[in-house]
Amino acid sequence: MRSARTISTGKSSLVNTPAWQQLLKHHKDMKNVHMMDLFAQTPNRFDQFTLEFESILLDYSKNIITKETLTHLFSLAEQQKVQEIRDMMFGGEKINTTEDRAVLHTALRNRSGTPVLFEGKDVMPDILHELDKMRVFSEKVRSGTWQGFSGKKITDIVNIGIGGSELGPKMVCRALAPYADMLDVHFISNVDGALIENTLARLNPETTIFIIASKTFTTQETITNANTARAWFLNHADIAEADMVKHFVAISTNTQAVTNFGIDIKNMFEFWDWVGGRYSLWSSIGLSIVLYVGMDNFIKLLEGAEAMDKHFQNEPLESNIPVILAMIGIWYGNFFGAESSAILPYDYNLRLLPAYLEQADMESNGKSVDKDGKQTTYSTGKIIWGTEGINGQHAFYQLLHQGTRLIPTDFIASIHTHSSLHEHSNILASNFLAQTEALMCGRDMRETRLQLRNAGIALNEIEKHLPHMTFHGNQPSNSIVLNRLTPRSLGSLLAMYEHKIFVQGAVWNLNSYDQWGVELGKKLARNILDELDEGGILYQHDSSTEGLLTWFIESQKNNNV
Ligand code: G6Q
Repeated sequence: MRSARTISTGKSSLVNTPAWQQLLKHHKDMKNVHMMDLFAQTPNRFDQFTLEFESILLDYSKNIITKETLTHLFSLAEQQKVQEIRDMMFGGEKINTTEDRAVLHTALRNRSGTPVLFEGKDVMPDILHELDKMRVFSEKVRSGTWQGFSGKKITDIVNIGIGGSELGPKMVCRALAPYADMLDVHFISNVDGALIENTLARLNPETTIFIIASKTFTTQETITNANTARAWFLNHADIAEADMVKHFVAISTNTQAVTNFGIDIKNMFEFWDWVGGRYSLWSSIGLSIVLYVGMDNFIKLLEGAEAMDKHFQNEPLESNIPVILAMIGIWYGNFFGAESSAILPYDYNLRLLPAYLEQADMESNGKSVDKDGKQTTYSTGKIIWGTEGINGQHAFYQLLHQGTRLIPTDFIASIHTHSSLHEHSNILASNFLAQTEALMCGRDMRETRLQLRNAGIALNEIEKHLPHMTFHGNQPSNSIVLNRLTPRSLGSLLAMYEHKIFVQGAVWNLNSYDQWGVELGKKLARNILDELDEGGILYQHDSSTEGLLTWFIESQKNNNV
């Protein structure tokens, strides 16, 4: 925990509460327990610690937990009023207190026909109206009724947006690639000109639509890229400003800024300030998904998420998947001192899920001041990282198997992949299963010695190699098995993680829905941009930053290559 600078007026008392203290006590009994012993004691442990949700199976038996552990963890959740806060969120209350906003992304996937009230007004008619607008537009583009300025059918969609206005749609488009049929979709987020230059070089302005996706429509990276895209478009021969109407659409909450940019309001898709950026893929921010895989598949995605919402709202804590995942995460983070958690999807199409969850989780719960403005005296959001299996096995799994840190993992796999190559699918599945087994069981000295002996290794060589070839095991993992990655199962999976994040934030008494932490760097960058543009130091900096800035400026002046 950082301590050198005071950042709040008091300290949170969570660690002194009865449920926390009970867990601390229980941890003393559990900290040296090996999961292999837990399995030996309870042969039906798999049945005890698995849950099914539609076509998704969650196996959480490979965790350092007993029934008693879960009882204590659920007491903590109850003590922290997780269910009450959950109902406040679904009920449209302004639980994002620092921004005075409701958190209603769940309304975006409410397909039940029931109203969702925010400040006494039903938000559903507006949501359904936008969905309808997305359907009409996407069907025109996909059918070829909507044509570019020269009468050609649209072939490429470019989503220009960053953070929450990119990571979700991009991850979903890659995940649902097998459902894409007619259009190519590209994503431009980084302000590094290399990205937009490379992308535009492959595109034809006659057949490209740009979606400028920005909740605020003031984000520097997005507006810079949007201006570059507009200039590129208008630079082509025979194109007039009026032709933009066929090629530029906006998704935003800021009508004025969209108009100022030169996008026709007819081409603007709305959403609302009660949709947080990183929770916005379910809104019109999902337009690129709709164009890519069609509206019917987008609706299935929403329905999958809605099904998980209902599960989260209605299941008791003991069988509530997001709650269980969240509380097990807290068990490791706060009691075992785990610093990070890895997301390891054994489905190529889910390869962007770790990057998406990095934002969803770390921007939501990477906070050290609680809702009451008090300094937390406990760890909060874990470092989320990962990559697709099998690739990670050939890269960083060494540290998982034999490193010094406890790193809880989520292994995610699909039984039926979208590949027709059965041999590949089985190799993938076998590695998925073997890794969680190896992480938990490890291999003790006795077994390692036996194996080396059977391999004909000389005795003195065996003893030398032994410590290096022994695995302690006891690395926890959750296995999340989808029958198949479909729009519906993906929707459920993503909503599951959203609610897991919610539960952890509620237990830690955080506001998971603001992100003040990203502001300071942005502000300083604006000043430094002035200095780079002016070619001189204008503001006060520490000596390192000033030295670096001067180095940049001088090197630019000297045109050093
Ligand atoms: C997400 C964050 C952040 C945001 C981007 C883009 O929760 O708020 O990632 O989505 O900064 O913001 P705009 O959509 O306003 O351009």
